[in-house]
Amino acid sequence: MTNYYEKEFETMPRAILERLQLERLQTLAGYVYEKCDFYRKKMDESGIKPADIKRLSDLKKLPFTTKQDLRDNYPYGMFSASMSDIVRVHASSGTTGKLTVAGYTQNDIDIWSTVMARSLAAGGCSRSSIINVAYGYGLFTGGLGAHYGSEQLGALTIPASSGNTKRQLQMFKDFKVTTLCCTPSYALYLADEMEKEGYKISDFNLEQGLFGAEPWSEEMRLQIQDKLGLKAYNIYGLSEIIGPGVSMECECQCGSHIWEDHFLPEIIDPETLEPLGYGKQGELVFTTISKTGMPLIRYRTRDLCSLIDEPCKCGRTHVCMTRIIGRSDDMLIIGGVNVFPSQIESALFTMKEIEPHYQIIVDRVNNLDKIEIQVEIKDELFSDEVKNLQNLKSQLEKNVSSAISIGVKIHFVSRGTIERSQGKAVRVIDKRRI
Ligand code: DLL
Repeated sequence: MTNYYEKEFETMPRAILERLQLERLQTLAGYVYEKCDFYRKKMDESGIKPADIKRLSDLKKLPFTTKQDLRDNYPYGMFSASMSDIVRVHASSGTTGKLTVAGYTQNDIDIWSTVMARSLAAGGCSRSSIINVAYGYGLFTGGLGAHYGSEQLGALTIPASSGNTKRQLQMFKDFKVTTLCCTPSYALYLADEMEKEGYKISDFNLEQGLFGAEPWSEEMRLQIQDKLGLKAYNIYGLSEIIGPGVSMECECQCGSHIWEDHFLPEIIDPETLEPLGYGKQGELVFTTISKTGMPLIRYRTRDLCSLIDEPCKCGRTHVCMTRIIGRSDDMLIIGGVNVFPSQIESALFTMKEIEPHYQIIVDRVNNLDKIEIQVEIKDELFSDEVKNLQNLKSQLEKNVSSAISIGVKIHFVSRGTIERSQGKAVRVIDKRRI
């Protein structure tokens, strides 16, 4: 039997759902026009007034919002609510040193908890689940998003956060954990450690896992299920829209339901920006129709996928999206952390010894993402004392690691080692087979 959290909303007939979406979109257009200078200016520039939104298809008259807009209005310029009503911020990496900030009112935290509770229920969780949240807690939305959703569902919530793998495994056993929430790569790492530590699947009570925050494949799903003895579900989301719980697979696992009464999806051609129909692959765009803190209109996620035009057997009427098959920008996700090559470049070039040639090599070793940067340095430095070279390397590793919030290894190479390109320089070599 299908396990719903809010059956009335999740199975709402399309016509009623679309009426609700239109009402919310109209309210949103008026709200941001009144409250947010950025949107008022943008709407004035495109000659559109809130009253012009008469039907859902009028959405395409509204302007797009990009990550660059969030950066230009850093940190609080995109908020529509007054600062005294904002109760939380989260943030993820931006293309430069600046963070991409998201602000939440209590209304938004409640919506987020609800869509996460729906997501957990869609994955078969209930009040009697024991949920180990091994997404990172902090500015990243994974930990707190899953945490609040799990509590809202009424499940027993373990705020394990990521890392300390041995202790996590001990808790799986002793606390009788039924549900694991973490990145798919950390799930595989946990599985390997489990074997090393001599645990067997039968030592645990694991039933399901909600994995996301980075791209993964059906092959990874099978491996995780096999090694951990649970059913693995795909959960998707992004901080700008709310965090995890924008969409979630149900037991049918033929795509992830987008919680459409809160997030209005579109697929566009990333070049022409024209909306594309169901089944066509393109860039996913969201309008948040119920948030009040930092609602976004037609936010370009840069994630590539398509929408599935088939009703799901689970009875939910909310549209499904396919897995994310790539991005229309150069953002990398390394161990669940969003990294832009431009952040690495800026950190490298703060040091004068560095030549403007480098290559970022990403690999997955023992299911953990590793990043090595090959950097050309001036030839004379190689004849320098080894100690000086070592110091330079450590300093650079520190600079880059702190710019992108993950550890990196720097490898110095002599001038001319990195292949020069006739066209675009190949800055990133991603060896991960996902
Ligand atoms: O990763 C939110 C999240 C946390 C989702 C936990 C799921 C579970 P950000 O750090 O803002 O937020 O990164 C968002 O991560 O635009 C996608 O490119 C990627 N992403 C998230 N979930 C998936 C997924 C969180 N299931 C960016 N499959 C998004 C593929 C994913 N990519």
